[in-house]
Amino acid sequence: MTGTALRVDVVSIFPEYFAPLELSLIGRARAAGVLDLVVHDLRTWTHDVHRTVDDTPYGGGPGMVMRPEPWGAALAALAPADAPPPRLVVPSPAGTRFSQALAYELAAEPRLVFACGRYEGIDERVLADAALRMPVTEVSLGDYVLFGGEVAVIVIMEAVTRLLPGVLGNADSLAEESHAHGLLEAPVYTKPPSWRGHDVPEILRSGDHGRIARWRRDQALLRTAARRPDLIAALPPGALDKRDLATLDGAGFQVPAAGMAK
Ligand code: JQB
Repeated sequence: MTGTALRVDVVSIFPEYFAPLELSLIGRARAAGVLDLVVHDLRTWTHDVHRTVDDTPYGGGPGMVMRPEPWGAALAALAPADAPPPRLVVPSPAGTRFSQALAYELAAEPRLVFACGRYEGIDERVLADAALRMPVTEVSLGDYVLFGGEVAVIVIMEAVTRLLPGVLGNADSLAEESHAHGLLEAPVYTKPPSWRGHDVPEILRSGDHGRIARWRRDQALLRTAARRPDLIAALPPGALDKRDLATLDGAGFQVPAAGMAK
């Protein structure tokens, strides 16, 4: 493994959940030495005969809570005090929303530790104590409830891995993709030129790269305005030029002042 590889440790009571990370691009990144990923069983850090990781919640209520002691021992092992601390990422329905911007941040770190909770979550003191020694980021995939953090870690690692240098093999595909420029992408087509009576837009077959680029920009703007008006509203000042505004205005979309060029 090279010195530039992103080192990732994942702690879970279901380490077998992470078998998919051997496949496809993530597997390739690992084989290429840009990603060094190790999955750990939280029960490694239990000491009782039943390898207990949960207990009843203080204050009552349904379900169980993950005990702090195994997590404390796991983080002591994976973030020793004599080494630069990793960034601890904890999936939680109470976290801030995962985004492409956070994926870029995580891809730029040297070391990540993911803590996968189950049941009703991890005793809050684990996060409070970890935060004394390392940056802690609680992250949510979205406003729906999962059984635990494992699937979230797979999603996050897929988003992060494709940003690692050398994984995609084409810097352009990163720069042009959805969310990189704050807009959805234009529709894409391949052969054949006509299929079941649906034709590929003539302009894409014209060879006029200037008009194609403009058409794709217009399609991106119109799709985003129709499907994700929140993304249009969140564009940084100056993201839309006069031509963009004319495209949106021509289709009847109101543009908030934020995205407008001066
Ligand atoms: C336990 C999780 C998610 C981690 C993300 C997302 O914590 C809970 N609280 C209430 C009900 C159920 C749970 C279950 N649970 C650990 C854990 C859920 C993550 C999670 C998540 N990331 N939804 N749910 N977007």
